[in-house]
Amino acid sequence: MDFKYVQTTCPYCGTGCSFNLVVRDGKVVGTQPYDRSPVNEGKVCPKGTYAHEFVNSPDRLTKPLIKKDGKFVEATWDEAYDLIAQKFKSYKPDEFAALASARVSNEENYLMMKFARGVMKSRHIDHCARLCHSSTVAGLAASFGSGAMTNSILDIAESKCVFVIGSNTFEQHPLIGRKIVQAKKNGAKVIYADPRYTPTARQADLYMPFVSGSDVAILNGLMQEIIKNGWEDREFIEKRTKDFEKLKEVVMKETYSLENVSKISGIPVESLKTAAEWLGTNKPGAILYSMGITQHTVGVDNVRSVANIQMLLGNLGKPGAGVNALRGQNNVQGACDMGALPNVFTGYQKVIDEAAHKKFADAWGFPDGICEPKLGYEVTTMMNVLTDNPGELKCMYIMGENPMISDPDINHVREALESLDFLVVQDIFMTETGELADVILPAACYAERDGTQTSTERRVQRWRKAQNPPGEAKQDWQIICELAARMGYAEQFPFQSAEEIFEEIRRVTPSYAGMTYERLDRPEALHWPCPTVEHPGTPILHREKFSSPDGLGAFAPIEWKPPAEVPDEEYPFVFTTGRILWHWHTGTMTRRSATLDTEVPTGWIEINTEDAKALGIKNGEIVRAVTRRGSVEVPAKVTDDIMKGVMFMPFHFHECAANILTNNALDPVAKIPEFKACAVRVEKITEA
Ligand SMILES: Nc1nc2c(c(=O)[nH]1)N[C@H]1C(S)=C(S)[C@@H](COP(=O)(O)OP(=O)(O)OC[C@H]3O[C@@H](n4cnc5c(=O)[nH]c(N)nc54)[C@H](O)[C@@H]3O)O[C@H]1N2
Ligand SMILES: Nc1nc2c(c(=O)[nH]1)N[C@H]1C(S)=C(S)[C@@H](COP(=O)(O)OP(=O)(O)OC[C@H]3O[C@@H](n4cnc5c(=O)[nH]c(N)nc54)[C@H](O)[C@@H]3O)O[C@H]1N2
Ligand code: SF4
Ligand SMILES: [Mo]
Repeated sequence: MDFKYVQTTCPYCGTGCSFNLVVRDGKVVGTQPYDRSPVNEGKVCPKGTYAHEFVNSPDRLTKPLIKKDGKFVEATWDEAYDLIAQKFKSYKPDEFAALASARVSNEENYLMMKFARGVMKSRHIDHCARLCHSSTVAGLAASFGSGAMTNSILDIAESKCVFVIGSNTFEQHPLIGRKIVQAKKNGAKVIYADPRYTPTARQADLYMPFVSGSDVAILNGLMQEIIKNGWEDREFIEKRTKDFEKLKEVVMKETYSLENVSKISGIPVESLKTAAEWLGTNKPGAILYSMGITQHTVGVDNVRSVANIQMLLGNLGKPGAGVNALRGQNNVQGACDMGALPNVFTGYQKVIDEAAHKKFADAWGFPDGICEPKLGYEVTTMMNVLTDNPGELKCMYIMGENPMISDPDINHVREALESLDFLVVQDIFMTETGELADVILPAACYAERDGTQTSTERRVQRWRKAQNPPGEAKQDWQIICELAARMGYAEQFPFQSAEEIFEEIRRVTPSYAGMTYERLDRPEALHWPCPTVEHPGTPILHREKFSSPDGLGAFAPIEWKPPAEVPDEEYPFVFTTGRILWHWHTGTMTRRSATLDTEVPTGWIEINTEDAKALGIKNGEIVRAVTRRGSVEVPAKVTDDIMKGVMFMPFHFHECAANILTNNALDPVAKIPEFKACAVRVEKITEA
């Protein structure tokens, strides 16, 4: 019997834990702790523990599939490539759009970006970061000059006050949750604001439930109270920031008195007072946030408000402080770093910047040039263009995304994708999106590849191949290279290994330039920016100055605005959505993991006990949830753990898909949809 351990990085969340895959006779059969990673020190959450279970699922895609007369038939790679190449060549550049993937490696995202812009010469490439932290990328870039998490996971333990708002850290980033516990043991105060009493709330010293969509009002109110008590950091404000007076003008308004904020948010005045005092008098303090802040039509405003309060308190550029935007998917940070976005090349070099455009055109050497130096469409815009402007986009190549469950307003997404002339989906499983494709390409999963991924704290870590892919499945980078060669661009895609691709990435990306596979092999790996091979990497950003051109942090005066859709007589409740510990997004992997799926086999809608009583709804009863977009039948979970007037659904379950209900209203800057607040009604289902 052949037996080995292969150290790798978790394929689920952006925390970036390491573990060993246990390989017996060439097959992955289990996971075991890898103690040397400083991130998780050998601990993992349930998803990490069972991350081997889906790998050899009998449902894995093993052969290319081509749709003929409405049915998928198995094909050879040659047949699939020939068909795709012939079709792809028939479209004009901007009739093509690509979705890259936060699930795959940096190398693979880089190649997808190069394929879209270089082979297809299209401006349109994006990925699920749009649905996730696009408001962070835009908001923090405007405040600090860089859109990434400012501090490291480890230094959260050094914080004296941890303020968690819009992040259910203990379910969604459990091993970051562990750092909050360590901070608490060191004497830190923990404040938690969330419409639901989640497992994260159980760890808090102060819990503030509130109505979804009131974040700016809450943060402005806290800032007013901090300023009134003189708890702001005057030296930091003076030396490191600008526009403080503009901020003050807004937050000192009567609208943001604690009494008013209490009316808007539902948080008692006393709680707000305590929160302001703890924030003002326990330093350094760290803010942790995630989707509760970003997924709003005011997502960028929310993010800038978080940046405002941390600059006000002087909580930046030092250990135990920071604006810690917890990135979600294992490699969403990396997919953004690699330029799988419609406005930037790698390392956030702008496509509309002539020098950057020329740099990439020259480095890649496509004899017939690359895409125009113009902004492309975001995922959410692509879907709107498909339905509203038929014929403008004709063809899509989707790698490792499942918008038919994860995008807002699924009925709209279906109409959009069905209107395509040609759709290629590259995945490890058949998905709801794959069902609509013309060609399916079977990909290798994380356990079957080498490559790098970048976690939320900008730590670039290795994946290591533990087994061969099933059947004829191939690594995503190989598929892209072979397809590019079939289209006449073998010379631009000569890569024989992930490391060769990484070497090209280093050459064109200053923040990754000092990283090599050898350097990344150390358990602690490296944080970007890492400009030279001597550079130790950068766990904490903005130490001496901000990354903005003038080096200053910019305060932004932000007024509170309600969500795009608010409750009325017909739809009287606020509807919000999110995740649970045991499942991952569209469920393709966790629902094929026996242990996780047994733990939580289907979805539900959370309804406050008093609301349920008024509606005559019992716990466990199947109800119909209805919004202006559609309706789903779903079991009711009657609970005191959710704010009265608010209802919550996890979005993992295709049989009761929350995104049939959600609103496709977008933040005007980030184009992120308002997953966290719309209006809903719930009906009893009467027997026919
Ligand atoms: N188990 C598991 N872990 C995951 C994922 C997963 O699918 N499963 N996905 C990963 C990904 S990609 C991401 S982006 C992260 C997301 O991580 P989180 O953002 O922590 O997860 P969510 O459940 O989307 O939302 C967080 C909280 O926002 C609250 N909320 C709702 N409305 C509002 C509001 O208006 N304001 C505020 N402040 N809060 C509100 C919800 O009640 C919820 O508890 O998780 C990552 N980790
Ligand atoms: N209502 C609501 N909707 C939301 C959210 C919310 O909070 N509420 N959150 C949004 C957020 S933050 C996110 S990040 C998105 C996530 O949305 P998606 O990215 O669409 O969700 P995933 O299920 O992670 O889909 C990834 C796909 O990649 C495939 N895959 C996994 N590994 C590989 C691989 O190695 N190669 C290839 N080719 N494919 C692979 C999986 O099988 C799966 O089909 O959902 C968004 N949707
Ligand atoms: S916390 Fe995230 S990275 Fe760590 S084991 Fe759990 S899912 Fe994986
Ligand atoms: Mo996400």
